[in-house]
Amino acid sequence: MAAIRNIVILTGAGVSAESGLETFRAADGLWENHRVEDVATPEAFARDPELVQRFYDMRRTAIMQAQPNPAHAALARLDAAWPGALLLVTQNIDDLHERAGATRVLHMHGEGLSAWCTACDARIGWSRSLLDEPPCPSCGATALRPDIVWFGEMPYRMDDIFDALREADLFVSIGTSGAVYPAAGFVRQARECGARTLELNLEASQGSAWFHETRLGPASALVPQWVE
Ligand code: BJW
Repeated sequence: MAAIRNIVILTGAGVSAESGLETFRAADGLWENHRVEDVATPEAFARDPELVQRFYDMRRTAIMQAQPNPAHAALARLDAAWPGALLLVTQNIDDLHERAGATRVLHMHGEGLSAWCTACDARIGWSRSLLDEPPCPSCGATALRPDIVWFGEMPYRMDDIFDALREADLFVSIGTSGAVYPAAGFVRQARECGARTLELNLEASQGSAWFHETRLGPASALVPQWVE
């Protein structure tokens, strides 16, 4: 990686699959048993908040039971050792990158262990259920919702992500199907700005043609190989 200084890494559900967290679009994945329109849109939350809260209660429990795997650990080592700019953009709502020790992490689709108060806009670390409509510790209103970016909502910190993509010498996508925008478009943006692009995935993603190189296999093997 001699000429590389600035790295952007995008991770998806595949990086946490070997930690026991379900992916979305696999044959036995989350969207097989839950309709997206019922649990992952603001309209669903307005219509049936209890169903949505139960879905995220289940996800929160799974996150807390999961442990980082060798892919998370390798990315954390890279983050600690890399002297240049590095941004680890994750679509995942789990905290396994952080628990492995990574610090330069951006959760573009929100965090499972966080609640968002729609009254005062506070974000609060949260590991319990939100079903019983607890008051916001910051303002007292009962307006907490999962701190998750649902379909039709704007992913977080897009300006920071686009700035990093513009400056990237290397863009690496790990364990994401390339089915969801705007994340699916990052490879194209990075490449058009001059970055080398690498995909590490179990199977080729929908955007595979945009990558200079694709390596296929489980993240727990491919990511340590790439980092070391
Ligand atoms: C392994 C492995 C192993 C397995 N090792 N690999 C342009 C065109 C068309 C539509 C749109 C567009 N722009 C926007 C849209 C609309 C929409 C969208 O993209 N729709 C598509 C379905 C087409 N996008 C949005 O609404 C986004 N917002 C937005 O665009 O805002 C602008 C805007 C605002 C207002 C109006 C209009 C525009 C928001 C998207 C929010 C996504 N939310 C979810 C759920 C919430 C989080 C949660 O509950 O966890 O985020 S959906 C779900 O998909 C989740 C994920 O983060 C996301 C991506 O999934 P991911 O991670 O790729 O998982 P999978 O399952 O798809 O893939 C797993 C991969 O891992 C596979 O490739 C496996 O092979 C691999 N794998 N095991 C390595 N061991």
